[in-house]
Amino acid sequence: MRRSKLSRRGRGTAAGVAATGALLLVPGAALANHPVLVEGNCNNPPSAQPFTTAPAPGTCGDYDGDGRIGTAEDGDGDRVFGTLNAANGPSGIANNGTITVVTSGLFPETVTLTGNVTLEGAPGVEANIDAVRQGDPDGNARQGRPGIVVNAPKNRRVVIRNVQSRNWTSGIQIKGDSRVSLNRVRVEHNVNYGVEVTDDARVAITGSEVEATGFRLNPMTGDFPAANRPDPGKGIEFDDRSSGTVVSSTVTGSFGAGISDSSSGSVCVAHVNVFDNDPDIEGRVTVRSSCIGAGSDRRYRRR
Ligand SMILES: [Ca+2]
Ligand SMILES: [Ca+2]
Ligand SMILES: [Ca+2]
Repeated sequence: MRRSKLSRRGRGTAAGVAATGALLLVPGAALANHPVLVEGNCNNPPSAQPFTTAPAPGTCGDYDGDGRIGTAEDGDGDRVFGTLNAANGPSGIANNGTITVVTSGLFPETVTLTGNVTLEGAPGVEANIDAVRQGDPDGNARQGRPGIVVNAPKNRRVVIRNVQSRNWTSGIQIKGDSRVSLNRVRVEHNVNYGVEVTDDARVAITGSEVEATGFRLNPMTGDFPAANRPDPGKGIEFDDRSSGTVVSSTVTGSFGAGISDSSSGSVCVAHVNVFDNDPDIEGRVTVRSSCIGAGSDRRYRRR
């Protein structure tokens, strides 16, 4: 008798599991909010088709070991990608999910994030989003564009963690109603802005380095600031109605201001190393021992 009850209970449980499984397999559900992996590309092109040529064994970032990187890896049907744009595109996360770069390498591409996206380098991985690559003629045009662009509605959240952005007009450009956390990013040698925050965006910058903004030498695109003046060559700028915090971060060696606030929103700075900029702090920036409540509390606004 007891055995029979257990047996019925067991059948019920199995049915419940089956029903749960069926719910998880609703068509379309598999496309939403999932992670993908991205392989690092070669620092120099192995041929005239640098994105499509298989790397030599043991070189570049062929994480899944199939001999494909770049756009060849984008199109082979698995959940590993070779470019950030494909990883974030319709066959990848479609601006809803996590993009994790799993092997070090170069990403010479502007990536635009518009949804609930986490873009990150795995621990120990150098994900270098860089306008310049040796021998790549498209690099001249790329140097006139921003590297990472975030333009998301205010009911979405973007996280960028452990990536490098360099050699662009703006290393990271954040606009619209975007809500963004920059964590352990390294933004170096961009011409006009390291991190550029505009419109109504809200940005928390933590544990990050914004270095050498406005200083770059490229025989093809110019010598900044010696022969060409950056416009304006600021490390971090908050403009328009944007607001944000900069905590436990370093901003050094900017041609213009290190941290600049010309916005009507609040900008709080705590525990920072801001050095050798011109000037280090500009505008309405408030320096505190912590930035708790800085995004919502008017007491943090400069009087
Ligand atoms: Ca591969
Ligand atoms: Ca693939
Ligand atoms: Ca593959």
